[in-house]
Amino acid sequence: MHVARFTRSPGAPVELGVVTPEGVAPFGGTLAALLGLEVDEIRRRCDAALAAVPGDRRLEIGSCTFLPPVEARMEVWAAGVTYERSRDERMRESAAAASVYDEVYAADRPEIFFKSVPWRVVCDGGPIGVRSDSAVDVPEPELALVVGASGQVVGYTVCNDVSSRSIEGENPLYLPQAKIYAGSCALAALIRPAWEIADPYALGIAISIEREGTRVYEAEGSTSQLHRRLDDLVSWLGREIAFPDGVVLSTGTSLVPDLPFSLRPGDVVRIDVDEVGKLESRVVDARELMAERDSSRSASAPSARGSGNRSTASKA
Ligand code: DO4
Ligand code: MG
Repeated sequence: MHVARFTRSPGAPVELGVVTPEGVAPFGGTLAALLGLEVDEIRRRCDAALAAVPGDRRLEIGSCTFLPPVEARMEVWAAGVTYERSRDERMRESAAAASVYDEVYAADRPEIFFKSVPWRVVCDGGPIGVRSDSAVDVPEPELALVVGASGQVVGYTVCNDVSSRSIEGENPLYLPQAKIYAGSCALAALIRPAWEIADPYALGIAISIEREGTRVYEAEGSTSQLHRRLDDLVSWLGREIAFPDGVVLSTGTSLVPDLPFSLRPGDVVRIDVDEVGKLESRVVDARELMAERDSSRSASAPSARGSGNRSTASKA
């Protein structure tokens, strides 16, 4: 099963539901309120929703528009340099400051950075951006943790921590500009509950990038290569800062295309995390997303094209 935010039609109220292959069983409340509960209670509510709406009465998956798994006061944060491959590639791209990556890889305190507010997050099928002032832009396929207000990992989703390698490589202090811009944070809409994942350190992660019908990059990794413990990352994130509506913490990437590979507008990026889910995104010029946001702001409701953060294609 998965848990997801969704609407039954454009403009309809946002609901929360349990998604199974038979369809969606809606249940009341919001994701933020759900993440205020302990995991055992969340599990009880999911089971109750499934019992209350038998398979043949569930909403058809194709009739629902799924939304990013973040809302209200939630935030998206991300850990970096949590895999050896990431450390090595950062050192390569950042010749002048290579040692900071080596040091942070070995340090007790992990690198954790702010990634996105909810409204900027795009989900399945939505556009991700490449910056016009960056020569090398890459997707970063990552396992993301959905963490409750109490600090418990409630579930898992898929994150694409889209990044500019050239800006990050120029100077580590440019990290926020390398990491936060229009279309730089994509999350799969569906959350796989924590109690359904037997071993989060044994999940395969795969990525492919298609350009004009040709596969130009593909790679596979596994969370078994993670250099940190997930609960340790969560505990560092939660030091001296509270997340009363929950938080998404992406856990870093092990899949980095060799330099000078860069995403281009028109590319299609597909990420698959075993047992957790899939995330497909199309690449656009980030400035296009800004223009769409500007035009949707002047309209009374965001246009279907301009909203860019909805998915009807997700499957449980
Ligand atoms: O310091 C750079 C960030 C690295 C990152 O995002 C990752 O390893 O996933
Ligand atoms: Mg990353």
